[in-house]
Amino acid sequence: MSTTATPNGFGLDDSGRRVIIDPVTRIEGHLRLEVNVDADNVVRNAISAGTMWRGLEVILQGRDPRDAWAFVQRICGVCTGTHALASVRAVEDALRIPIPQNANLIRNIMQLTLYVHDHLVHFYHLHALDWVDVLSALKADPAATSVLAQSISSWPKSSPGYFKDMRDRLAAFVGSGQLGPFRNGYWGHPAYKLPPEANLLAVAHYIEALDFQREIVKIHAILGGKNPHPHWLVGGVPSAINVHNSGAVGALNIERLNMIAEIARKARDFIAQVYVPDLLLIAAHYKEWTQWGAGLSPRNLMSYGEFPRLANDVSAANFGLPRGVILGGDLTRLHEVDLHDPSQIQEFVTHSWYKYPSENQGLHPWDGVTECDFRVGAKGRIENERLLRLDESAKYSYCKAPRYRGEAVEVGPLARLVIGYAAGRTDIKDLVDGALRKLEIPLSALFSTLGRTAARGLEAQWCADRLVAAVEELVANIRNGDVNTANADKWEPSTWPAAAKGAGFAEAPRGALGHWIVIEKGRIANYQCVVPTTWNASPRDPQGNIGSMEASLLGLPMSDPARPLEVLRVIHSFDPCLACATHLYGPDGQSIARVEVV
Ligand code: NFE
Ligand code: MG
Repeated sequence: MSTTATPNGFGLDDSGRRVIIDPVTRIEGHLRLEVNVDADNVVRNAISAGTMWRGLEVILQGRDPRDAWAFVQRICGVCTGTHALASVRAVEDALRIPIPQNANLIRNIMQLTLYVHDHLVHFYHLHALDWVDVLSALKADPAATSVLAQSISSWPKSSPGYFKDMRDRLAAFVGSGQLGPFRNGYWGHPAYKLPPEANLLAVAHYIEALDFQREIVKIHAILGGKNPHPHWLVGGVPSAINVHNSGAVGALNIERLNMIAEIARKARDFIAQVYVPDLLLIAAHYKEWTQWGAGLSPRNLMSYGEFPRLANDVSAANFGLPRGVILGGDLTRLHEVDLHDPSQIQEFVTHSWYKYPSENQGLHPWDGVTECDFRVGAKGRIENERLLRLDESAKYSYCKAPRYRGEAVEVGPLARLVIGYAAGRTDIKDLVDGALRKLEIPLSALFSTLGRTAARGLEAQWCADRLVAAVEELVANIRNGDVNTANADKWEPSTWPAAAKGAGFAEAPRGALGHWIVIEKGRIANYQCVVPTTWNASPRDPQGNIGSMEASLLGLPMSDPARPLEVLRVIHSFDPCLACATHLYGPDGQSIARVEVV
């Protein structure tokens, strides 16, 4: 085989068989993967393509900046609220609007709740079935499952009777021929390694987690009115506090605060006693997965930082999860990241279905353009509006290619924990080192499919602990007499400058999220979102450098390319969300642009 080397050092070979997976399921949004496999079924070329157009940036033009959050959070219902957070921060940055400390605490509680919910749903409902063979669970011995469960956790639902009921329910489900959520799995695939009892335990917790995820989002409903898509506010949060009148409609009172505290404690217990023990149990059976899915090499990782302790302070020390960039795997040096610096973050569209004024020149998001340009290259094929093959030498994705100082970077829980580790945060170091010790794997093994999945679970634990603490802090602040939740000083557009620019950062569950806004005469003149999955699912840039999801697939051995379970494991470990990364189909899924093959 003839291999071409990319500038970032990956050998790509486009001969061999082309395997196409479209759509990838158990993700949010629409992702297409094309990989070439050699005669030994090892992946030698990888293409990740966002196949939707969103265009919310276009819808926002000319609107009131104070309304932007309500539009942009509709980008996605999974990382719900996080786009709204980035949006209100962008407007506050542009107009120099400080927020009260209660608003900072409530925003942190909203975001911590989101992380716990989102990571939990990802592990059990989007990723677990890549590792757990549901049909094998039918062969489990309930008594042995009970012994296994009690050996790893003190979670009370662990009796032989409980697991027998669970197995019987599953058997009835399977016997009915309607597998429901378990349909179309690759059951019996040789890559499944768990004993039947571990499979039954995981299936039981899949069901329990479905119930629990409904519980935790009540925090969003109390503080933000509903979930998904809770309410936000430029200048603070829309949650009025009234501890003296428990009958005040909609106000945050002692009873509501107690309820939030109670749910937070339950979340901490569920993560500590169910999610993390299950994660470690499953990981121990799949340690060979520390060899695959490493992603970018050398490692480039980025985090914008999240969970500011004090309001209106973006200094490194103020973030619970620190801000920074690691380049070339050098953990001894954290580079700064500044969303205002036009030379740091740019997006490229050479291989994306967008048109820029100059095809190979990157644009900082303040100057970003969202103009559709759908066409496939000479090797691409479309028949009857069905995309049969992409041409990666041409345009091939609705994801743009974002770069930090020209480099592709990985974002997400793995990046955040490694950056926290490199920054010397002892809470993060203890958490990571403890898990590495239990799994008997080195720090370097984190750069893998298994490491990425483990990092998400550990981060969920960190967040659940912080959630309990953040609620206590809020109660203490209120007890001290501070009931302010919003700053209305600059509410009137007449108080704004004629022109202003801002950048709003957030760490979304899947990684670094930035919103850039340009305000002119009180209206939005330009708005751009660069989201976590755009970083991870990035297509090639003008130099031919590939992104982290594409890189993570190279060298991956598959046992049966027609049942690409291994590819799903690698890709699901990023928890991709193409809805965030890109855009929307027309109502019937028809293509919205006229397609010509050139
Ligand atoms: Ni739709 Fe999102 C997150 C954002 S994208 S899920 O987390 O922002 O990758
Ligand atoms: Mg964008």
